Amino acid sequence: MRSRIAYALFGVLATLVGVAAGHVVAALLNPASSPVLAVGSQVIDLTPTPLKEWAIRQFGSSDKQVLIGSVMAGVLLLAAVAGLLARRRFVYGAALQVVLVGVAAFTALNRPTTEAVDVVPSIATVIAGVGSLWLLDRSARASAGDGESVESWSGDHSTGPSRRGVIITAGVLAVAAAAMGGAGRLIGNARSKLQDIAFPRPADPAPAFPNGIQGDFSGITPFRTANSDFYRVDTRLDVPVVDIDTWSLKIEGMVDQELEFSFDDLLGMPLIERDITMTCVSNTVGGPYVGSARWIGVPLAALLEKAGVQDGVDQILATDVDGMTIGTPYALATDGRDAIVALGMNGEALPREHGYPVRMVIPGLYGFISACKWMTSIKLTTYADDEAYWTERGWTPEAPIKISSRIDTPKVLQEIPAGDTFIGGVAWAQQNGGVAKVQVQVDGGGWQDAQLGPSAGNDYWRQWYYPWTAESGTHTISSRVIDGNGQTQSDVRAEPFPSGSSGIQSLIIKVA
Ligand SMILES: Nc1nc2c(c(=O)[nH]1)N[C@H]1C(S)=C(S)[C@@H](COP(=O)(O)O)O[C@H]1N2
Ligand SMILES: [Mo]
Repeated sequence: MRSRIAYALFGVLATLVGVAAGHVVAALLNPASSPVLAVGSQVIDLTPTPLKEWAIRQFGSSDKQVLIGSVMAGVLLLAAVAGLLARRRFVYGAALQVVLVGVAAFTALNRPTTEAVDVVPSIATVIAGVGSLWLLDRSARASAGDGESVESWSGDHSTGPSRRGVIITAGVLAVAAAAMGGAGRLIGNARSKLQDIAFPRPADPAPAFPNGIQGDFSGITPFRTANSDFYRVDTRLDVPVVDIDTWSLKIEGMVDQELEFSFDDLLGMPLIERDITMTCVSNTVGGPYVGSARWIGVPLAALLEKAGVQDGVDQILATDVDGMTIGTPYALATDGRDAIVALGMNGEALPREHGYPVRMVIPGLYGFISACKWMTSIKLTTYADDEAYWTERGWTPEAPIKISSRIDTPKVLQEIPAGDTFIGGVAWAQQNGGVAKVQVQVDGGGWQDAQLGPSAGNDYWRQWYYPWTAESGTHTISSRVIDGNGQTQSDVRAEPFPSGSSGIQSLIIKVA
C-alpha cells in the first residue's frame, strides 16, 4: 500500500478533507474566507481584462464554476505532489500542504475587507489536511511494515488486516470530506434565507404594468424578467451574506454632512417605483445580459440633497460590502433620470444575487458604472481622486447603454416550417426617447417596420414582432431599433471592451 499512486491519492484525499473542513468553518464565520474562494477571488481580480472577457463569452454565467474548478484542479495536482513527497518523508508532504494553505491564508487576509478571523478556515484546512495525510501515511506504513520496500498498488495481494486498515482510513476520510462539504452547503443555504420585507406603498408608484405580448407570440422574452431569470454579472465567486440588522449605507466624501442610514431608515423615506431595463457592458449584440424589472427604493437625489453635495464633485463612487467599487459620472446620475437606491425588485426584497439588501439602479448606464450591488457607501468624489474597479482595468468611465435590438425567435440555425410565422424579440433605447421603431430585414432586402408591444416607459425595453411568410430555404434575418430621437442603431461592429458592443444582429435560419 505504499505505491506512488496510493500516495498521490492520499495527497488528494487529505487535501479534499482539508478544503471541506475549511469550507464548513468558513460557512459558519464568513463564507468568503474559504481558502479556495479567497484564491479564486484573487485570481479574478488579477485576471487581465481580455481574458476575463473571453471567459464571460466562453462560459457565460458558469464562468465562476469554471474558475473554481480550475483553481481546485491546480490545488489537487499540487496535493498529489504533496502525497508523493510524503511517501519519501511525511514532513516533506506536510510542508507542501502548509505552504499551499499558507498562500490561501495570505490571500484571504489580503482581500479588501478581511478581518483576523478570516484566517481561521485556513487553520482548519491545515489541521484537517495534514492530519488526514498523517493518518493515511501511518496506516500505509503499518500495512507495509515501516521501512519495507515499496509495493505497487496492484502487486500487493495481501488482504491482511493492515491493508484493510488503509482502506478503512481512506473511506472514513472520504465520508468525512463529503459530510463536511454537505454541511457547508446546508449552513450556507440556511444563512442565506432572506427575511420578508413588506414595502410600504410607494409615494411615487409606477403606472399599472401592461401585459406583454409573450402570451400571443411564444418565444419572445417576457415583458418583465422574473427575479430568478435575471442575468447575473459580478466579480463575486459566492454571494455575500449581509446581515440587514447591522448593515448601513453611508453618504460620504465631498458633502456638507456625512450621513448613515439603516435599512429601516431607507424604508421609512418616501419611496419611488420605476420600470427599468438593465444591461451589462459585456453583452454582445443579441446576447443574454439584459433584464427588465420593477424597482422600488429611495431616489438617489433625495439622499444627496440631505447630505449636501459640494462643488467640484464629478464622480459618485459606490462601494460594496467587499470593498468593490463602481464609479458613476455625477453629471449623468443627477441629470433628472430616475437614479434609485433600490431596496426591492419586482415586489420582493432584492435577491442575494442581485444585491441584497440595497443596490443602485440608474437607467441608461451600463451596470458596471451604475448598478453597485450589496452597496454600503456612496462617496461623492472626483475621477482625479478615486478610480473604480473596472476603470482601473481599462473600461470607459462614462458608458451610456448603446441602443440595441435582439431577435428572440426564431433562434439561430433553427429549422421552422414554411408558411405564416413571425420574427420577434426585444429592443431598448433608454434615455434616448425610448424605442420609437423596430425594423426587420430579411435576406438583405429593405428594412420593414415591426409591430411594437406595449410601453412601460422610455427606460424599459419594448417587445416587437414582425409577421412573416417564410418560404423554404435558408434565410438571413436582422433587426434594428430606432430611438425617439430619430437615431438608428449603429451597424458598426464593436466588441464589448471598453464601452459596450455595437452592430446589428444577423441570424441564419432554415425554413423546411
Ligand atoms: N458589488 C458589485 N456590484 C455590481 C457588480 C459587481 O461585480 N459587484 N457588477 C456590475 C455589473 S458589471 C452589472 S452588469 C450589474 C449586473 O447586475 P445583476 O447581476 O443584478 O444583473 O451589476 C453591477 N453591480
Ligand atoms: Mo456589467
